[in-house]
Amino acid sequence: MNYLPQIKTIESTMTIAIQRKGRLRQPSEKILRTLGISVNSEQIKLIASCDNTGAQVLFLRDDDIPEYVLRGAADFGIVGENVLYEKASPLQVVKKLGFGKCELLIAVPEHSKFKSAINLRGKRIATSYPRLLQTFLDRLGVKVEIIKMEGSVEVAPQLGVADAVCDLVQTGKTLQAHQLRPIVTVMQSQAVLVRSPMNSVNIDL
Ligand code: PRT
Ligand code: ZN
Repeated sequence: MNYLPQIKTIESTMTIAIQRKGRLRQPSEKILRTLGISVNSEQIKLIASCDNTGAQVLFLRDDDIPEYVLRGAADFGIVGENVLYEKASPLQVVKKLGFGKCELLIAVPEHSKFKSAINLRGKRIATSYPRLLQTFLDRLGVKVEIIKMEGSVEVAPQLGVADAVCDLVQTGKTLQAHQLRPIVTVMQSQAVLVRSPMNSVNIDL
């Protein structure tokens, strides 16, 4: 991976924010290790100083990483593009990291007649990504009712709460398990390294 030489020195003042628990935790730790920052996996404190380099690691909810990095509490962060763009974060992406890959898709009940986003005009779509979905549908000129949910959106159609969902998909197994069929991709996403605008760490872009 060619982003490593870009970070010239791991300074003892450097702080990196990664996800505390979840899909990005392990691969983020791996990146830190390749930078010489070893993280104790048993670590339960939200801030840890790395013994060998003195660098600091913040363990956060992925949704909070852009804000901490933007405000300079961390020099760098590792977060999914889906989170970054849903928050309309102005942070600079240093590098796409090649893991945490997924697609934000619109999916409909398997046996429904919906074939494209246009068929969903006037319908209800449940999602945790209202901004990304709205932007996508605005471009198509399709007006829908967006129902914002924090998670588990796949269950909304069978409970009669929505006509379709817009959610992240990796293997497609969760959609299948809920008798949902994808009709269109809203965005592709992967984990990225973001940089704070207040970052004074020596980095060669
Ligand atoms: O606690 P915290 O807020 O930090 O964690 P979280 O629950 O919000 O995030 P987490 O750990 O689930 O995901 C972190 C990031 O991983 C996301 O923001 C994406 O960038 C990335 N990612 C990659 C995914 C998936 N793949 C993914 N498949 N995030 C979520 N999913 C979910 C999806 O929402 C659906 O429920 O997995 C299910 C579908 O998976 P498949 O494999 O059945 O298609
Ligand atoms: Zn989250």
